[in-house]
Amino acid sequence: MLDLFSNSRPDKQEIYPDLFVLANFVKTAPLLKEVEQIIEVSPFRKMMTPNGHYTGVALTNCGEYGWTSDRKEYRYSKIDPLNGRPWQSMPDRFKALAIEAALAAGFENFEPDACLINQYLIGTKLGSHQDKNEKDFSQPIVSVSIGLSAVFQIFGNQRAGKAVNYRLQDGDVVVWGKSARLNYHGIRTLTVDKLNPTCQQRINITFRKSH
Ligand code: MD3
Ligand code: FE
Repeated sequence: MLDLFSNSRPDKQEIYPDLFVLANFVKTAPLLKEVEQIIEVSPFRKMMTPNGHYTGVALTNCGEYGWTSDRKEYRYSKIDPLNGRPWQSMPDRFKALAIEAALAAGFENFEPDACLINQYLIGTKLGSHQDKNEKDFSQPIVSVSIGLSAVFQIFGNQRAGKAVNYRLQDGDVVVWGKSARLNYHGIRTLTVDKLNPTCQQRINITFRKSH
């Protein structure tokens, strides 16, 4: 359990009300190994969305429920629409990490039942949106960044306008809830890291309680 954490006392920053960054909170190599197992069964794929376009980011899931979309709607599903099978179960170290991070940010009793895994390649971005397909907004969302860094943007309760920008690095964990839970947010277009040009992708894992 302890080997999961890269810092004995990670620094916690509240970069926006009720939105906490735990910088360099976790060692990501073991997490990446788990992701590699998951994508053998449920590979990364872009999904059609109700606006008629595919997601720019490729995604998969693990856990009881997975976030999916099609031409009709966004929803959580127990079945991977690509292979017709249940999602891979959430690895124990994923669940432990999510609960530990939520606690570190002051959220008790987090019970994630869904784990969305996003893959960003250079040139992709995630437009401003709210996460509102979950049934219970009293629970936080926990996100873990792996690989290439990216700038995330928080707009508050409007889709656009003035944003707080923050560069998320490998091993950073973000926890948000309460007043920040429905804030608009996005990820700016990923670019090559000139100091680490062989790093070509960012993976982001988000833990939610969907039901
Ligand atoms: C909450 N993912 O999958 S997570 C998503 O890095 C998603 O892949 C992003 O948004 C990713 O739905 C961001 C971290 C994050 C960033 C900004 C936020 C969570 C936020 C701003 C407000 C509330
Ligand atoms: Fe989101």
